Amino acid sequence: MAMKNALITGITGQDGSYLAELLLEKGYKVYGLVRRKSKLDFNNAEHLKGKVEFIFGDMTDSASLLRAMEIAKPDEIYNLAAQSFVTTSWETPLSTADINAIGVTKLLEAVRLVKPETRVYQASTSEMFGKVQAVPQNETTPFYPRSPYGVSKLYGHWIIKNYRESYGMFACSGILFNHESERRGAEFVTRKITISVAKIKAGLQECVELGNLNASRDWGHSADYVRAMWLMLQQDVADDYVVASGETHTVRDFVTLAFRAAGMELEFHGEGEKEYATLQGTDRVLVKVNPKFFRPAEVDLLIGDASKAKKVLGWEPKISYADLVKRMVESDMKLLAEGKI
Ligand code: NDP
Ligand code: GDR
Repeated sequence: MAMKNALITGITGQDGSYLAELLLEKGYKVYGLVRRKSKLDFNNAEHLKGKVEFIFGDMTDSASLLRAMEIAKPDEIYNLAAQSFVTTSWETPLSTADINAIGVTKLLEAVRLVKPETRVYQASTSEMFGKVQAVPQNETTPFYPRSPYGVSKLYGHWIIKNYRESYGMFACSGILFNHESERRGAEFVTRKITISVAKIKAGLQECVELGNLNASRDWGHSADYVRAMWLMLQQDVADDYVVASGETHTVRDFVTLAFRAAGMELEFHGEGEKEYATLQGTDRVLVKVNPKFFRPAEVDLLIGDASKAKKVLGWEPKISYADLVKRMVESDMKLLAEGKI
């Protein structure tokens, strides 16, 4: 069989790097869209230099997307590029929409003009469920986004569906629930916690300040979730799928497990803005709530029902929540010891 070409936008991000590894393993020729920054930094894709062909471009720049299509002539596109941090979406709501919403239409138009048979994967999100209308959430649960990020992604989701129905394009959305990894950005709560645990254990930090400890998320590992993206584009028919672990845990639970993985047991005291945790049997404070990290609107509870992905795609996650926490803590302790944090 002829080698397939794939174009990944967002290749320097967490998911982009795992997906590139998966596609290379499967024998794809992989192209990755990267944007120019003041420092030439490939972030999570540094190790892919020489294996992937990088194309400079930007989701807000139609010309660069057309150029990327012309160069890569992809059989499959994975649109992972986004301003993906929910908190920042209140600070930069317009550029978030430019990249995450209008950028998807720009990409779809470039596909239509250059190679309409290209199969397109869109990175939709459980943030579209926001103020949840049902528990657990599946493909038929009504959306109610709670941030400029969630709203921008909802546009991307619907424009994909519309191009599929209007032009018969093979365009799919994966409604992915939170997935983390050793490569997660440091501002997301899981990685913020695991880096802090490593530093506290090494005596380099006193405690970690967090926002809403009651928020519940359905957390999986990125390496499992990129497999679902690929599976969606191998089907006979384009469709949308929820990808989730089916378990939900609070931020409080994640921080407890993370400290435990480093041999430290927490004891919680107080509640709301006054909540904090000490090292068991001591008065040493290791976790503090700081309202600075509360959001203008919160998504309280996410738990996904991935039965459709399991049935149609045969997808199953391999890495459990407990393993995820352990892997992230161990990786950050190692990175810290090597001077890489
Ligand atoms: P990351 O934030 O790690 O990666 C985002 C990527 O998008 C980076 O490569 C970034 O490049 C790139 N990017 C940002 N803006 C632009 C732009 N204007 N033009 C081109 N590229 C740009 O996200 P994840 O890997 O975690 O997530 C991948 C996708 O999946 C995102 O769309 C995210 O919204 C979505 N998603 C993520 C979930 C998760 O839990 N991780 C869950 C559901 C959906 P640079 O390195 O230059 O910043
Ligand atoms: P989320 O991820 O907003 O779910 O979006 P994040 O890890 O930022 O927040 C998860 C929950 O933790 C609470 N929280 C904190 N969050 C951060 N970042 N920092 C803190 O100190 C803190 N304390 C508590 C938050 O309030 C929230 O409830 C991620 C992104 O990857 C999106 O791109 C993706 O679409 C969704 O997951 C699914």
